[in-house]
Amino acid sequence: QGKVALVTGASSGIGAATAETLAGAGVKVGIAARRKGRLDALAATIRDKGGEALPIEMDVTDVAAVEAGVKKLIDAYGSIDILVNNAGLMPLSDIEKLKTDEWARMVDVNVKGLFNTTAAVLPQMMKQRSGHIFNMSSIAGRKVFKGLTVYCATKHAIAAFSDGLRMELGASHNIRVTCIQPGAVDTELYESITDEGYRKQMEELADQLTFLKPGDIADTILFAAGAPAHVNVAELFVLPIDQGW
Ligand code: NJP
Repeated sequence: QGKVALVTGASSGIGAATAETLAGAGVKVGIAARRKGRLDALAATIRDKGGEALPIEMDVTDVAAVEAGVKKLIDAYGSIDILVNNAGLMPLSDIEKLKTDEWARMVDVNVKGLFNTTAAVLPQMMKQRSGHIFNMSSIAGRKVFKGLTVYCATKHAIAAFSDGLRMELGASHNIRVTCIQPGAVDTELYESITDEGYRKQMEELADQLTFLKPGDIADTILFAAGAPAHVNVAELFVLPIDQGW
């Protein structure tokens, strides 16, 4: 209640659901992504329900845009208590196809984008001597799956970064870090797959598994954010009941 959050990748899926859930709990949310129309629509939905939301058009790969977006949020609401580093994409392919442009894009958005946003928010959190950073990794962040090699590499990087942040920021700056490792969630993420074989494979997976809803992950984030101040929920694996791991 009364806190301020920045949620990246808030124009769809897990990010949009997280923004709505946090706003429903009284958190003022900065909703960031590139698709402004989607953000404006989400902000209107949140405001209709009595919440507060600020759309922030921002590409996480653009350092200047990220810094401007963070400043806009602080100017509007005065602080940033929660950062949900959620923007990401997952174009799957076999390594032998050498889709290096897609590898680079995943590194740029999933890893460097997350670093950019964290770096832009940390001065404010360190000044406040409090904050909670959520990093959206994946079950692919603790295990490697065929066809997901580069995606797994980016999500392992996020898990490692989270572990390091926790060590460096917990005791000295009173900042909590929670790494979220979802299983399959029903979102637009699968639309970023350009490889026909993997696209079909993911469609078949959708017939076999009871995919989570984005709101399931949002509820998990709300749970960890609501823990008492001395409790750091370090890592959460959230899977569909029928997804073995
Ligand atoms: O996917 P989707 P999810 N700059 O496609 C944004 C992880 N995850 O909700 O910019 C800024 O609906 C994009 O916004 P826009 C996954 O790896 C998922 O599933 O307007 N934002 C959109 O809002 C990812 O890290 C599953 O296009 C950028 C958002 O990212 C996170 O969950 C399983 C951007 C993607 O939303 C959310 O993905 C798992 C940029 N350059 C982990 N590029 C799953 N769905 O099964 C993209 O383990 N975005």
